[in-house]
Amino acid sequence: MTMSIFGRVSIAAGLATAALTVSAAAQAQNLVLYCTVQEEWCRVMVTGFERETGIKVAMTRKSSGEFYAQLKAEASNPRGDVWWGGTGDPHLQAAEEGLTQEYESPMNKELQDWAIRQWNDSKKKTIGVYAGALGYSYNTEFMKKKGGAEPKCWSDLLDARFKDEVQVADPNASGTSYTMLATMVQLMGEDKGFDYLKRMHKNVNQYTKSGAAPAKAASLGESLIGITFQHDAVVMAVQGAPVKIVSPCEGTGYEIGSMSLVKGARNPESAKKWYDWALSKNAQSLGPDAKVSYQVPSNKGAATPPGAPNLAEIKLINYDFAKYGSSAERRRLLSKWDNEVKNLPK
Ligand code: S7P
Repeated sequence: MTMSIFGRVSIAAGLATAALTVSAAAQAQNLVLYCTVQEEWCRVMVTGFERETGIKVAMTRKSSGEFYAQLKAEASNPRGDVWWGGTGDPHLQAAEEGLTQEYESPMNKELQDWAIRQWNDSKKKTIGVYAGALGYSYNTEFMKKKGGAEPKCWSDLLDARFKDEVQVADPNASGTSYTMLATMVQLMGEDKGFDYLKRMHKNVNQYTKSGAAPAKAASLGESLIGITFQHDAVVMAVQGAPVKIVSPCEGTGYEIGSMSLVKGARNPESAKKWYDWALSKNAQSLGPDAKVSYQVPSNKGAATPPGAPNLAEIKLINYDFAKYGSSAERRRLLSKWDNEVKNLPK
């Protein structure tokens, strides 16, 4: 089913972001940022925030599932202040488990409905910062050498000629890969979805930790095919890599990349400043301007970067974030994948 929520053309919000002034107090402040987008984008954001507020940021980059596990492990003694980026499902799980705290930003009025829906679903504990569709990319030069029809569908990835040619992340660590797991279950039904993942396992050369790594591997020809969010493959294509990006013919899942404030944070005021700033048009234009992000931004005034996959034209499933971001369901599916897929012989 094609979702209508991305069918709207982004319009300028018409609301200017209040200028953030650098006060002496702010200069003394710090922020511990847990960042789950690609490292380059994390760095661009940190530089922009420090410049605008004078607040010093200590940033660590990890995958979505890894930061979820870290927040859980640190719950009695939180080290991070704000968790920015990464797929929405683990943010929803963290919200349900009381690891993050509610907040209503004055910036909410500038956001797309899908970003606010995430906030409502989580009882104000997580909010959408960008959106992007799942898919895969392949190295066109190596595909030509291999011969045969070019893949267009999820089902094509089961072809025996792609044995050891498909790369995807481990869904325990990676939000991207959990999105794929939940997508197959929603697209095909649970039994057929797991059957698909078991058959695809035969063609997987490596389950990486990072969700975007397979796009890089495909761009370098280290893997013929890489399953990632389509926008991560756009980064490679823009850099001149010989890759083709596929929106699978059966339809595909998508993410609402999210942000949450850590419960019991040591620097709550700095964390709120980051939160408000990260929802602004200016902050959401930094990644696209630096050509390190091609997601759809959640601020209505921020332009979707040229080259970004057009979500209104992609056959998206009606991804059930409330169900697949729930603690019980995410835990159950990951454990089932560990038991039934990960260690299967090839
Ligand atoms: O920045 C690109 C991106 O794909 O990274 C996030 C992703 O969840 C982080 O990687 P993991 O899959 O390793 O968790 C996405 O939210 C984002 O679009």
